[in-house]
Amino acid sequence: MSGWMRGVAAGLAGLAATEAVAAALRSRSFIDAAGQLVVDTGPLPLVERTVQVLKTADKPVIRAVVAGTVLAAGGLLGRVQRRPMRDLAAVAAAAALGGTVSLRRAADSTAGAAGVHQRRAAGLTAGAGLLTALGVLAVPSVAAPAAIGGGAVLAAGMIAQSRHRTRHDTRTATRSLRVDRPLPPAVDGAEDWPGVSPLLTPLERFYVTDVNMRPPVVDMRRWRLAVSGAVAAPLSLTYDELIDLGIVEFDAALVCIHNRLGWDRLGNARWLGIPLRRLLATAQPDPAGSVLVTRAVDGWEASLPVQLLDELDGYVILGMAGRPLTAAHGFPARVFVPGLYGQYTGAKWLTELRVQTEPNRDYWLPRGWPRGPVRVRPLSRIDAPSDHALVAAGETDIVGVAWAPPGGVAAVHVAVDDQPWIPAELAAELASAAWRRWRARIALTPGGHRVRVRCIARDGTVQDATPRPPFPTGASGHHTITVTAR
Ligand SMILES: Nc1nc2c(c(=O)[nH]1)N[C@H]1C(S)=C(S)[C@@H](COP(=O)(O)O)O[C@H]1N2
Ligand SMILES: [Mo]
Repeated sequence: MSGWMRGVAAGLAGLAATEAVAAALRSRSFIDAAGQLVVDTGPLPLVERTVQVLKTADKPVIRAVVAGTVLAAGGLLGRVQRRPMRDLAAVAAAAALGGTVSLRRAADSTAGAAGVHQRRAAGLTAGAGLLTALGVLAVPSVAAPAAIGGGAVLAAGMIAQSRHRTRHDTRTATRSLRVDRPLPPAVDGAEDWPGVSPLLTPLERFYVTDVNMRPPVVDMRRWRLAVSGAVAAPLSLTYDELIDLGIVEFDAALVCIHNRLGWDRLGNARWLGIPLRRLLATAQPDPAGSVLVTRAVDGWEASLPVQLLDELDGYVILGMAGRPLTAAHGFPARVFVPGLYGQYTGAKWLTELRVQTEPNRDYWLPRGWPRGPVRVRPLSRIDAPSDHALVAAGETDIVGVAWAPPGGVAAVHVAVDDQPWIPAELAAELASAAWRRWRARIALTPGGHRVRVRCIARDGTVQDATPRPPFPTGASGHHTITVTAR
């Protein structure tokens, strides 16, 4: 076996040993820890570009890049001649580096207070991996079996991880989420419009966006929601005590600021939550407390002006689609203020609501995003026909969704080529903060055509025609498709 192949085998075996030891110690995955470093420190233009290209496949790609880098480093190391002292020094340095990377986020998190599972022995795991790698390099005959074994261990680890996540998800319901006034079934009259998005986005299709390589696993025996800071009556509530405050059900669209024209980085859901106003009234904020910081179990923070909550309805969310939140969507609790983009709306995996008198250093602030809050721009999307579709000449139906939370959609217009806008038919409004389905019948002559859509919000705002990227205040422009009529 050539030197570089032996090096790649060593890298694979080392990586597998690291992940296996980390799993056994319930410490943090090295691949995820290194990926997290990339997510947290990546410069804004690079992060924006990555999101644009990868849409929501960013995490698996980051993992692949980390693993690929380790294998490439192994390959390079395999090519140089073995020298015991230098190799030992390399192990020590790399183990220290790996251990530091693995410990990084654990150190600045509120793990203890929130009851996040501990991330122990990071250095030990990194060291185990490197020793294995060096062993393979030093003993050429074990390279092939080590590579095969390493690959098998990594694959088994990934399968075990996905199992673990589902187990976590179903274990979550400590008690049923009783609702004061359940909503009637969601219908809007567009049930038989071919190709239109479902009125409520199925959970498995609801986008997931956050800066974590994997959702934090919260220890529910220790989890509390603290309402703290500049309040007269600080609170520390268990999950069941939160439920006892009274849960309301409402429909609303959650929109990521990264949602581009035609994308599906938004979803429409039926949420279960406790009004923030109710929680704050119980804690009695100081009149000078103008900022409400929402903090996640791992230290991620987004803040809201307290005054904004007089105008917008905000909630501590416990459930989606009639069930407790899944781990990916923020179990056990998150903050959601319909009308604000996802990264301004509040933390998933919530552990603290802190009232303060000073502006907060939110996660996005040093990364170049505006302080916010940034409100969702009224926008619309064509669901069908799809871009570049072949359609029959003559009359054709165009369908889609439009959203303008929290005030609602008053009208949707469609235009073919440079013809004037024509009004679309609107399905019934589920809730003003929810999305609204629409349909328009257009007449197409044979040949290629451009079809555009825009929405008018109930407050009169016309969807902004200026093409803008998501950074810094959300994308705008008109979703446009081309179709060929025959
Ligand atoms: N703790 C935490 N909360 C977070 C984020 C995060 O990275 N960490 N991302 C925010 C962003 S950018 C969005 S768009 C929404 C996404 O919520 P979803 O994954 O349930 O769709 O969560 C918000 N809350
Ligand atoms: Mo987002």
